[in-house]
Amino acid sequence: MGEIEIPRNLKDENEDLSESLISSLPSDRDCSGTKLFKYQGCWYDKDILQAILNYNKSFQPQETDIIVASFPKSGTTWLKALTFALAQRSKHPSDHHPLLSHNPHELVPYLELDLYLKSSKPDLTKLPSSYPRLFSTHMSFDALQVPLKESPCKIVYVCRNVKDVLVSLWCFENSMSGESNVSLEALFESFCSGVSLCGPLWENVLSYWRGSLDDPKQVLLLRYEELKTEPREQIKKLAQFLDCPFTKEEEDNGGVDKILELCSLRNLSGLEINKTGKLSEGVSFKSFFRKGEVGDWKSYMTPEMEKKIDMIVEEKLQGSGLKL
Ligand code: PAP
Repeated sequence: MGEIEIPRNLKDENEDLSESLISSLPSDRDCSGTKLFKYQGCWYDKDILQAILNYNKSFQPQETDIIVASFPKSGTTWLKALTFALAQRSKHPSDHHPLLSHNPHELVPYLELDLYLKSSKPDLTKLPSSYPRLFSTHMSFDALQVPLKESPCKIVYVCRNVKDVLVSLWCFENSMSGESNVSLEALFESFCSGVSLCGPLWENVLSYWRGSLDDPKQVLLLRYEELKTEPREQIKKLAQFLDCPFTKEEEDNGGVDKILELCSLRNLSGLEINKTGKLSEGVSFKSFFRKGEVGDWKSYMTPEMEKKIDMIVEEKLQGSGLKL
């Protein structure tokens, strides 16, 4: 059956506005040929951009909202698990914890890759975490903050060494794409040029870095490497930031370590749900768990690649006070 054509004048006016905005933005193609558009400092494909515009237009923040933000492959899954476990810890007994039967991505939905991608006005009363509401995003802080206005909601961002991000992304894409693999070299060039989904990575990170300097009560920047080397300190810092610090009693009873163990790569990747489950788009939960090592890039990148990307990152971050 052919599609029914909707008369122009009955189409949503917003759709036309978005169409004309999108077509006025700079565009380019990434290494797999996908057309990307630059909006508020970063690149997105058309559907994600439309979702960001939907979010910008209709999201209504609540004071207690928590948003987990990151550039892809920087530790999102881990931070989603930690944030959910921390913010909801009074509600869930450890033997029936939702993280034992759900992947962290199911519990903390993406604003632009999930909620506002599926609907221009999603029903936010049916979230997995009713209070506080937990969301996630890969969009830049500049795009994220459009509807937040004066809201005191909390944003926690995780960043990671750019070379480890690149290798993690390449392994993830290869695990999904079967025969049509993108070469590491092609992904590397795309990354270095900055034209990659939600990139340039440095613009994505810098936007949150500036946000954290402007308002450290609203934006907290964590590092994957520090979460690995000093997890107890980092999770306590996160709990403090989210206004749910550990009590002395919780600390004495091993509450910090229980959350770290629940959210550990070893524990999460060994759960049945994460071994066999999938996102509705078909992506296997197991593809979000790999080695989780710091410095794994050394097994994949040449010294020339290392030198080139280090120089680019150094130049892009120059004067910002941020080191990656
Ligand atoms: P996403 O942006 O697509 O959600 P994200 O979770 O940010 O992906 O990145 C996946 C990386 O985090 C993987 O790193 P690797 O490829 O270098 O191994 C994955 O192994 C790591 N990871 C996932 N969960 C955890 C965890 N609980 N603890 C530590 N690292 C984790």
